[in-house]
Amino acid sequence: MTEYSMLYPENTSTRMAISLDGMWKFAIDWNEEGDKECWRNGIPGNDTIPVPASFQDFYTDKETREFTGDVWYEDDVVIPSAMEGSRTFLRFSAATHRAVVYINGEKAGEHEGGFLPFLVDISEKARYGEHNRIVVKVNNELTETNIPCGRTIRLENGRKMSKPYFDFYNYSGLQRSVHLLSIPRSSIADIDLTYSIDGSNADITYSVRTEGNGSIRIILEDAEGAVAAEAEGKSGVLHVADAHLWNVRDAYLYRLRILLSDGGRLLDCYEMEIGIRTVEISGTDILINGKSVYLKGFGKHEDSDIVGRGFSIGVMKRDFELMKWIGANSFRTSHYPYDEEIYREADREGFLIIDEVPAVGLFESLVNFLDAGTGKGASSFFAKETTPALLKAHLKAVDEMIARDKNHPSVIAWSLLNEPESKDEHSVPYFTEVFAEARKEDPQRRPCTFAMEVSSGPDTCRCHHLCDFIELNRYYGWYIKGGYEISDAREAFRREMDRWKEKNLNKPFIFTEYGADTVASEHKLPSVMWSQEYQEEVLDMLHGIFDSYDFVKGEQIWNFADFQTTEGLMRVNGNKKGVFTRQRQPKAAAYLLKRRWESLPSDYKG
Ligand code: CKU
Repeated sequence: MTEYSMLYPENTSTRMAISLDGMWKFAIDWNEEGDKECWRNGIPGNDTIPVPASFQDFYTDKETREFTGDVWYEDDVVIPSAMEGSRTFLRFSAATHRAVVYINGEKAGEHEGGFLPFLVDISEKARYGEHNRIVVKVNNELTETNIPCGRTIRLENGRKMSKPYFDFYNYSGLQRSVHLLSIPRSSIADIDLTYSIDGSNADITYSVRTEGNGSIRIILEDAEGAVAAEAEGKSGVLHVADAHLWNVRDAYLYRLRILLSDGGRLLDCYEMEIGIRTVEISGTDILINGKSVYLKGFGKHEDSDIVGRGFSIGVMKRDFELMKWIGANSFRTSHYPYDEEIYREADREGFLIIDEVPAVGLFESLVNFLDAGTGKGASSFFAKETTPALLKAHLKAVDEMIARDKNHPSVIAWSLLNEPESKDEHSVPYFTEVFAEARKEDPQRRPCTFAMEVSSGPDTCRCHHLCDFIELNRYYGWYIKGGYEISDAREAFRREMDRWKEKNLNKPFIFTEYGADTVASEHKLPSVMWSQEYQEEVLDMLHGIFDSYDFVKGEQIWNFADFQTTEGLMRVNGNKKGVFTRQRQPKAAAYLLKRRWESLPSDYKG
């Protein structure tokens, strides 16, 4: 369980959530002197930068873009007098990869892990009705004891450099919103919800965690604001007659109002939108509300021009419009939990999310994603001195992700690792603990899984027994036998799938990655690798295989859009496997996918 409330920052009759987004002061700690020189009291210079955003792509010099180490942010905040007496927090929706927070020169809190929210209690240190100086030291170094994994090296000129074990740029900074929160002393801290559907009725079993005294009343309102059910007590059941279910691409949201009172006095009120739906695996089917669903969609990234991994509400809107246009119904938050707004939008639009913890790069290699893709690479990643610390960070991220996302109807599964080393015996105890943690923390007991690269095959992976469904990342026709060898790629892929079939796991299989790099400017007849024509050929070949195995219950192509990576021989200013360009315009393959996904029924092979 997390040490603080992960509830989304809402304004209610008893709570205030004030956005601190905007221009903050910004300074890079080039000489590693910020701590010594007491920058916590105020940072030097007069540069300013937008929050939320990655800091890297604003500047015109490479030293800044590639900077590895501490970057400092500062904001001047008048904390309203009206907040005095309540508990006051700073809420960071994320700080990548770790942060220390100071208020008026005093340390107020810190957090490790770059993709999940944290609260810093400033109740005692805040000056109410006055100006307060908030300083945040953000560090973006990669290690093997935190996720995502990587290394930090030192160049001969003394500069540090990030060496990610993963294939996306190490964007960092305050990439998501910051809020000033005021929460009553006695408050609602958390709520667990589980659903059961019986004919046209539904039961919502709830359990509220509170801080301080008071009794709970809970009211469920339908989309028109009419009361659909009510209950009293910290735990209980809401009986919903004629329940309107939340469905795939057909969302329906109820509003839940939770009231904490003492006698007749209202102490706290929290509101949230919820969807009534069940998720279950039965044999080789993924069932939503008891009906089989075939997943169509993408592995994505939070990545766009100028703001990098910084949350952009405009890019989010465009992405959802494109996903609707192409006939998708789902996506995986590869390779880290995304901004909370994206889950709220998926709730509203009826998209299914496979929610992924930032456990990527658990496979030691300098070109990790490439060695993983071709089945090479070192083993025994989980038998190192660093393993216990890594596991601790991993379990914490699992806890925080589930605490944050457990009440989104859109979230249907937890992806607990991406392409880890899984054929070595040491991976088994490690994976077992991670899966046990997720199953313990999620009241809805959603299916758990991990994304397997090609060396985690039917005869080599020691951990697939832990998965409720299997996620396969496969690059037949690209890393394996690309170009004119594509016919052999098809045969190799078929052989692998036949082996999985023989194993008779009786579980759904989802392709969570497949695709081909394609430079949007390149057309060639007949095709060559990297041309738009070749991307379509690879997809046709792979789709033919997906269609011929009944236990394949979904396809999420890699990637939704072209995205930034570390520079190198394998990447042409980023990974070009996008179906859309980084500017969110379609490549030819987008039309192929649109035709296919619009023609596949939602319960395909169900
Ligand atoms: C992707 C074995 C494949 C791993 N997969 C991870 C993902 O992050 C990469 O971008 C491969 C690729 O395009 O190489």
